[in-house]
Amino acid sequence: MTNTPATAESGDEQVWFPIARRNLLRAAGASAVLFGMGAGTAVAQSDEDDEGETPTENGNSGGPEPEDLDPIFGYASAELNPCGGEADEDCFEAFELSVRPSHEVELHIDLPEELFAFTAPGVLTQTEIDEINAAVADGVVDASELTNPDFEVTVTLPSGETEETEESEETEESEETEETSDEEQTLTLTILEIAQLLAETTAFHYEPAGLTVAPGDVVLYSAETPDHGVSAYHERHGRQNRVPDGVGPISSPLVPVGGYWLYKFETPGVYDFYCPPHQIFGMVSRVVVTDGDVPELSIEETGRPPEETNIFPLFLQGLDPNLPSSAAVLDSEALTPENIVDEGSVSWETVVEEYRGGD
Ligand SMILES: [Cu+2]
Repeated sequence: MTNTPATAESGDEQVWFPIARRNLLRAAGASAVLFGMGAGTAVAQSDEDDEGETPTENGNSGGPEPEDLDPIFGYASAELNPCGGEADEDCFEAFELSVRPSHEVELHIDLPEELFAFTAPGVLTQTEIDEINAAVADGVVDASELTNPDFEVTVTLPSGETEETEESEETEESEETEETSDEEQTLTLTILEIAQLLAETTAFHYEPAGLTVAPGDVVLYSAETPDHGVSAYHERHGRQNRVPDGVGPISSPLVPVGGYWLYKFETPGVYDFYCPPHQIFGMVSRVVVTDGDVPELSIEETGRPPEETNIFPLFLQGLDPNLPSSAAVLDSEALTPENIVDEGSVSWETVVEEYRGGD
């Protein structure tokens, strides 16, 4: 993972929407489970579960047991994720057979660090920002779209950022980074290079963004970068209901980097999820649970819909990588239940390419 600046606090206000009576009745069924435990704790099951535990097929011990996967809160762990980073596909085997995941969704931030240095106020003129944004909008940067693509822009890096550059000096002499007599670090990029970095920015996302699973499948959510969670659009989160009928307000905690969250999907249907800190940047995903047919997307107006604006340009002081809002992601052709079932999984890149090419 890359070293990524912390996100600004969202100005997202907490809005409570009245729960429709019908939904209240439905929610009552979940409340006994919901109020009796915290994230990652075991659901009280029948006594026999506690007896006669059998050794796992591969001899693993530790880690979650089947009853640890709560129907609302799944199972969260700050322990080392066997599938974190560049792990092999057989990493799933590190989990006991009865809770072994068969799919992985990674929680990502893709924001080049060099680009972030150019977002300080006053570094780029408004004209330069507008030109760069226009060149990046379709995702393909062409030098001819810029008046002065080779114009060089130099920024002074905050003193705290010198460490990494020094580290890389021995192996790879950076042409772009120079040390001044005051030991200040500067970084120079051309307008074209800044535009290219902006086009590479795919920001906050789940990978894949769309996933098909079978009822009973366990999905492993891997926190590759900090400050992410997985929450269902649900009336009890004050949101539109975007989970199958009878499914509760599924939610992970914030998953620490290197940790993971397991969730077992049981009820067939379409599930829409958002990352609480990053929904305003379009970080949402869809899981389709099916035995083979294509379930209908059902949306109930029980609360706030997905955000229709992506505020990422505010985060970048006006530079705009032209990324979809939460609403646009969930309305994309790439993430229709039909397409997700057809493809099995749909990458974030596919969603972004559709959006950038869709003007
Ligand atoms: Cu996130």
